[in-house]
Amino acid sequence: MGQTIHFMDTSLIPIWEKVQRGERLSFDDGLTMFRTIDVISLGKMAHFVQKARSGDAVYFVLNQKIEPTNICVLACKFCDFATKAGQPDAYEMTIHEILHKLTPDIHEVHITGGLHPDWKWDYYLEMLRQIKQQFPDADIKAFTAVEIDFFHKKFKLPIEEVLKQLKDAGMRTMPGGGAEVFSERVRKRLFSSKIGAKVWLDIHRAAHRMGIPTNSTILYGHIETLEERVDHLIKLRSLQDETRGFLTFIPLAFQPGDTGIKPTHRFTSAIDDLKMIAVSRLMLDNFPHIKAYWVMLTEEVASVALNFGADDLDGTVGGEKIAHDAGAITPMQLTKEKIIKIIRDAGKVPVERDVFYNPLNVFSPNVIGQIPYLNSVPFYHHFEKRKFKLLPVSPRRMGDLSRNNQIDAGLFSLADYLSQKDILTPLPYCIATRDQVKSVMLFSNHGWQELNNKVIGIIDDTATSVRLLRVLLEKKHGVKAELKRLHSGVNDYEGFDAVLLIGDEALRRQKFGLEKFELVYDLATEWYDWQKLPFVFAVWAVRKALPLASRDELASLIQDALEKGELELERISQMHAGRIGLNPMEATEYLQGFNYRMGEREWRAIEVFENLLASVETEVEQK
Ligand code: V47
Repeated sequence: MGQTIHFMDTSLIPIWEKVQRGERLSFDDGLTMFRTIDVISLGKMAHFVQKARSGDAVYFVLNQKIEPTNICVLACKFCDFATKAGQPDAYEMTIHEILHKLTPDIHEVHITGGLHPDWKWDYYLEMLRQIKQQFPDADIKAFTAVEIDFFHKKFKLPIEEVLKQLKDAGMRTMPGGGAEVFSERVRKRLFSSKIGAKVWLDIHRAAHRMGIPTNSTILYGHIETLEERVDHLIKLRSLQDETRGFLTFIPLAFQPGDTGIKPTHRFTSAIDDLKMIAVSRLMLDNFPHIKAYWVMLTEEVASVALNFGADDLDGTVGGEKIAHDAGAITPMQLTKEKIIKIIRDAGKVPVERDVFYNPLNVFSPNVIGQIPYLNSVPFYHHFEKRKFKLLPVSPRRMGDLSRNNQIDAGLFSLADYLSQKDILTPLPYCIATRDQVKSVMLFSNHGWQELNNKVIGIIDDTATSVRLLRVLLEKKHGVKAELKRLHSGVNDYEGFDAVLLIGDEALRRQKFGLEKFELVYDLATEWYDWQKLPFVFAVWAVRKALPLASRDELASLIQDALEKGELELERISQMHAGRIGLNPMEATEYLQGFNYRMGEREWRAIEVFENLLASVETEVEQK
């Protein structure tokens, strides 16, 4: 991961030092970056963070935009889309017309539109219900905070109730629109009757608390100042510290069209667009993804953005009107093939995703799955990739990808390795604990014995820990509980007697606690006290179909990386500690608790676990 940047603008050097140490950037750092003319160095810094976050992956989704009406009670100066009833261009879609626009291959339906003065609440709910019913593979990303606030006022329902009813009707995430710029000065001049920063942030906070992940945006390139841009980023970063509910950030380049705003230039410049992407990636250190929205950036700028910090190209985006009504010069839709080509030409791995960024299809050979948790960093930090490409993916999804022949190797969750032994060969490396793990934790309101017949929420990411929990419950403690999977993304723990968390989220909660749950159990400790053996959570394995030379090459790359990684545990820990909310010493101690090499005791532990597993139920009900 070592990288040298030859800075033309030396004021970026202290910022680069912070980035390498994993330190948070300040308001002034943000301004320095926006003001620099050394765009190449800025891009390299952002690309460094992008690679640490997303490996070689660039995501896209097969999606369709639905803008059910352009009739809107507001009249924001920057918007060329909205109109009033009776105008020649006004339109209203029926549910039948909406359904007609969708096809079964679509994985995301993005719904947002005008604030209609007359539509009934039930119309919106019915729209979602029917989409979900007829297109079960399509996840619904619907309604900006502006629309949620409008529903709240018009239908006299509390915000939480609006969100709950939409969620029950099928809404899975919320888009990031309506944020514009979190500045009262700009709001008063451009969208004075629209919600401001506080209401926008409060609505997203409420959504996150209810287990609805959301996106976020900034509308830039009009009358906002650089200070206002940085302030906007910092406000989003603070909310993300609190909730972890944002999936992505999308800079929206202003399209002037016939709007009432006349910037000095017709469109934002490519340099400004690339700076916006790069600064966002660097400032938003707690955001998983940054989106290059090609519709507003152009395909050309979006392509370059994939090496300037952006790891998401949005999607095929059929049916977009907001940007095109404002004069966007981009095509109305991109084909899947075109998107794959753009991503490949940028040297990245095209990954088709769902609305939560779970990978569905990977369009590249020699892809290695990377567990995106701190405990696996010693394997990947110094990994010299050569022909291999890295795809960060949760343990459970890695197993799914391997089952569908989408990846060639990875650090597999033990359960997936065991169920795919016919197609996978193990390498002598693993993630094994000694007597505790700290990142596979059961948060509970009851002791083990009292968990009989209780309901336990299971984080979506896990393949092995959920089985370990089942073995502990049934074989060690003789109790049976009902296990229910939580959705991907932020979680809502309402209604559970206990929850199982893994990875960095568990580590963070182990330190800070989880509201409403008083007892905390470390599953590796439970296992060790019972079996006096380590627990092997993950095993490096390679597809048997891979040529022998590639397998050997990979084994030696892993060995080299691990040797270097183990020598530098302290430095590596420091880089990642802040992101998780640990101090560097806590992170180092955590990593020191693992054993990364398979030995006799590790194989023995696997055998004991496999035998116990044979006699317990492994299916988990979907929530
Ligand atoms: O909120 C309006 C913006 C937004 C113009 O969440 C304009 O994945 C540029 O939020 N020029 C809606 N922008 C679009 C949006 C979005 C887009 C893609 C993906 C996601 C996501 C969200 O469009 C509005 C407003 O900020 N907008 N007029 C204009 N003239």
